[in-house]
Amino acid sequence: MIARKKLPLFCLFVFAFACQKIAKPPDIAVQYEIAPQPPRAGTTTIDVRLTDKNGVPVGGARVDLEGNMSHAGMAPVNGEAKEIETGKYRGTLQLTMAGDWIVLVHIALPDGQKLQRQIEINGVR
Ligand SMILES: [Cu+2]
Repeated sequence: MIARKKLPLFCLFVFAFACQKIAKPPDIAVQYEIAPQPPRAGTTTIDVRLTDKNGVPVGGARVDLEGNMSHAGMAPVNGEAKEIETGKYRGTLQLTMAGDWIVLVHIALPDGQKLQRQIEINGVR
């Protein structure tokens, strides 16, 4: 109980004085494939490949997709990318409108580390 109460203070201290170490992203390469090409409104398939610094596929992650348009006033579209082979995750998003989209890829690695990448899908027709 006492330890739990002290935790926020400790986090604040670490964040303030060592945030570069804490915030250093894991050494993971993230590659994408988007279909169809060229992109058009409707169901869009997004494949995400994760590899570690040695090029080994990273399985067992959770990958969530969040699509937003570049202009304000639209609800985001969401989808989960499922692992279809080790380190390869496939999800679909309904791109509900032509224009420029930004897809946020939220990745939770098996060890609990999180990272985020951004994919721009411009000129959806
Ligand atoms: Cu829009």
